[in-house]
Amino acid sequence: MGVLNVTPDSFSDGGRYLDPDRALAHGLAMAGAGADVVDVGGESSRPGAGRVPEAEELRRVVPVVAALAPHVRVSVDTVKPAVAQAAVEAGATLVNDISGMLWPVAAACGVGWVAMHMQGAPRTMQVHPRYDDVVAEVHGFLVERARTALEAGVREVWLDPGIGFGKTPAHNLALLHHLSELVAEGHPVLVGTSRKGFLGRLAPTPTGPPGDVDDRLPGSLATATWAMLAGASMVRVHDVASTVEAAVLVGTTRLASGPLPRQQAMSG
Ligand code: HH2
Repeated sequence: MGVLNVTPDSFSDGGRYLDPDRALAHGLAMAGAGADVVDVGGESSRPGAGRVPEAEELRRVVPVVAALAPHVRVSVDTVKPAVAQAAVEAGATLVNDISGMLWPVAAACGVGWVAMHMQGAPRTMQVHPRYDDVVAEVHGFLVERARTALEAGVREVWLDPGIGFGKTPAHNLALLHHLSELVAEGHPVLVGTSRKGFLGRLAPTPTGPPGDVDDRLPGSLATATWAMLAGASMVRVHDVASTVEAAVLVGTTRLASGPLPRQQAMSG
């Protein structure tokens, strides 16, 4: 899943794709680089972000969804029912919902739904995240949401632990460590670690912790690869070409069982 933020203030690419033509070009480029889904969002959910009025979010998102949908599967990253519905009418077939509340919209529109876990709301979620048992609480919430959505008639339900959404670096690590247990619940799992702040704090370099989002590609690839090995069916990323390369290598390595033919082993 390639990230397409049609916003002025997203944490890593804010302002770059606010212009609809540039957004379309970037969406097509991500599809060309191997993204199966392009996730179009018109409201940043970075820590501290405020809300965008509905009319403004519609204005940002709908034309880009309409232009991209004939070329690649489009999801809409929104928490607003009206935006989700308008995006579906414009061609989106997946509602990526960080609030975990929009299953009735997905059911009514006959499209897929991503249920993500978030503690609190973006404006304050990183102030003091607290859990007794983060893995049990997040997994329990998601499995319950999946059950409710399936009962309501949603036919495609994805679960996402919501890395960075009301979570400390230790919470994020625990969720990644136990990801295979969420996968074992039997629903397809989506994970988004791309360029997130905890990557820099967890893997300091000899010159200090990488503070800038542009320094987070190694951490993004490492954690996307971890998620794939744990059984995640989709990763949400900004750097599509590098991640597709990692995914191909994971898949190829998984298939390469047994001893290599002698000639191939020698030529490397
Ligand atoms: N992360 C972000 C936004 N939407 N959706 C899902 N399902 N999972 C995630 O981990 C996730 C998400 C935050 O990343 P980004 O869109 O790049 O930033 P911003 O919210 O600032 O636009």
